Amino acid sequence: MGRSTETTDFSGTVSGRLADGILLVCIANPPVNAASADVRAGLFEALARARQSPDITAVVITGAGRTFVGGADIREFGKPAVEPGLPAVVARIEAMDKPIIAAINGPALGGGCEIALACHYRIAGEAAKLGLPEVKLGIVPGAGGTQRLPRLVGLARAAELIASGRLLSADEALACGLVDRIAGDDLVGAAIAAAPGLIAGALRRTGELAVPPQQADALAILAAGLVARARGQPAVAEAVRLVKLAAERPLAEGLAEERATFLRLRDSDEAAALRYVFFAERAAAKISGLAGATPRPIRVVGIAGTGLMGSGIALSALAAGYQVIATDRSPAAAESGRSRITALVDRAVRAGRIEAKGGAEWLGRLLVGSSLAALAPADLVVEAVFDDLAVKMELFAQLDAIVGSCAVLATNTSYLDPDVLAAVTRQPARVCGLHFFSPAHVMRLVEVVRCGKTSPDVLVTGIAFARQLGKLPIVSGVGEGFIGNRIFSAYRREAEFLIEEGALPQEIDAAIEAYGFAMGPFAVFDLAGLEIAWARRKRQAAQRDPALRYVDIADRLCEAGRFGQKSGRGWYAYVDGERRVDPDVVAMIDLSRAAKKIVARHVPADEIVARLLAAMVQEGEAILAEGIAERASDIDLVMINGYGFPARKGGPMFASGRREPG
Ligand code: 3H9
Repeated sequence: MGRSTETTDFSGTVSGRLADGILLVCIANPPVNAASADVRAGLFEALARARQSPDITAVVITGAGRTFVGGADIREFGKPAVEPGLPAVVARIEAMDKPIIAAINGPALGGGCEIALACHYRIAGEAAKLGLPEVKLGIVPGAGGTQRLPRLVGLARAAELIASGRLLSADEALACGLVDRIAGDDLVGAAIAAAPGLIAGALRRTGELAVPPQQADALAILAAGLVARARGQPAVAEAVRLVKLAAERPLAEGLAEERATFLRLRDSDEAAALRYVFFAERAAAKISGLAGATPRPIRVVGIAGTGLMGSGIALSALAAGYQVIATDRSPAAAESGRSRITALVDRAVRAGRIEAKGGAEWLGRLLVGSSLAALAPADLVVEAVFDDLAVKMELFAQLDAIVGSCAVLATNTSYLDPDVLAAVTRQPARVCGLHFFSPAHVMRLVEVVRCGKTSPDVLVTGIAFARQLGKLPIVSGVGEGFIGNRIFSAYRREAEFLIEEGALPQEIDAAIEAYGFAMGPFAVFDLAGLEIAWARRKRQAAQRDPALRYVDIADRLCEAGRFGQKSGRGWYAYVDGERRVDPDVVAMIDLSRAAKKIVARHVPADEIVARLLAAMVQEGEAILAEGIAERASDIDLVMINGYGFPARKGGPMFASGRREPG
């Protein structure tokens, strides 16, 4: 390489261009410039060249495309290590005797952030995002992040950022000292322009900085809170421990401890499961039969029904910037819907999730009324009225006549057949399901239901809309309960079999909570209310195959007025909001067993978990065989994001030994 501006390839993914003594190193490893073996080798080469060549006075590192570096290459985890490792590359950057400047053009995540941390100066473009999201993959940063970040931003902030995996915008990164400057349009130009000043002065090596002092007791309180919130995720506790170590030990010792912890966690079952979940989410976006389909534009979202579900969906749509028109069947119902939505916005303001003026702006985009005709301008209508087929059929026929010919009609039904709703419209191709989970503004899952006649562009519109709301859309075919509720029914059935055989609700809940669910099945049934499932069972009673095993204990509970938490009694008793084991329930269970001449036996916790998992997997296999779900990992995502299955177990299908994405 001479003085000219010719380009040198240091590896297949790292190139350099020398101009006026400054080597511009560009990482181009699509799609996200992950720091794969070839990138690391290329950076090593570039650094060696910079050190040896007297023509080079400074180095600028940047990423091609929209990303700086999206992190270590996650696909390499679990495979034999290839030298040089990222810690060696990072150490060489920091030790360089010529200034190295990070020109952060987009996300600098995980190992990408660690590369930036080791540079002597960091300039961020407007699109930069910085963070160490490793805990989401069940690991800690492994290339110095836990030791260098506290030296720049302090222990408390570093602990919070690493424990949460939260990403910072360029402005936030500047405010806390993670970057030194924000550049305007010409990021690389600004980085090159900064070089002469750095060449003239002493290099600021992050690893040589003292960790800003922090009150020990304040840090201890913060650390305890972060670990408690992580509910037993080992990576979070380890990350907090390592950050604290940065203030207690010399850099080299801290780095060695970080590396050992990273390697141990990387090879854990939990990290393998979380990597699978990461790739499962990417795989879920690849849906067959949609090639070439583009989403229809959506500006105005209509919502029919402003109950709990409709209000939550309205809030999500307002948060995503849509114009929202919500309707209910009477002025009084619409008024209480408006109050519910307003209360949700107020709560978001009070919790600091949005500013007060943001809340006012959201409400400024909301219209609530009792006339269905008001939905005429909607580009997409989500129907969220009571789950009654006749009511919904009438509503769909009316909506079909009211909205424009390009508008999409979506139903939020949980159990009804959306094909029947599509059939009452003149354009069944524009009907799909958008099945939200309660509370709809919180839960990330949306099952996007591909009905028999849904056109590809309508399905893509539903998916794009859900994504715009910040949700995780999973496509499901039509079938009783779609993916999630169908598996949940199998889970419920098996849990009731276990009761009949000898387990008690509290034993089943304890076993499943120890496995990692936030709540066991019986606590969930009580929270959701027992009456809807009861009504469904009564409807289906005539068609039920008498040869099939049926547990009637839930029916007995409902007949006794025990509808769950809101009625104060269900599978448990609720005293001042506290869940208690109820001897009356135990007696009812005993009676039911006695009527069937079942002698109760002790069911151990591991059998409880194994039986419930097997029931989910068996139903999952049937769902796959029927083509309701496209892939097993979609089922896992539904159960993790809609039903509290622990992500660190990877979902029922993964836990049963299936291995797909990744
Ligand atoms: C780490 O860095 C450890 C270090 O501390 C220590 C090392 C010693 N590797 O999300 P997208 C693929 S741990 C491999 O749809 P976007 C992804 O699978 C890592 N592949 O794009 C998909 O592939 P496909 C810490 C990766 O624009 C494609 O890229 N870093 C990686 O919506 C597009 O992905 C993270 O945890 C990767 N690191 O978002 C960041 N990342 O097309 C993880 C992505 O075949 N990544 N792929 O399905 C992200 O958060 C987002 O991908 C990002 C881009 C924001 C970068």
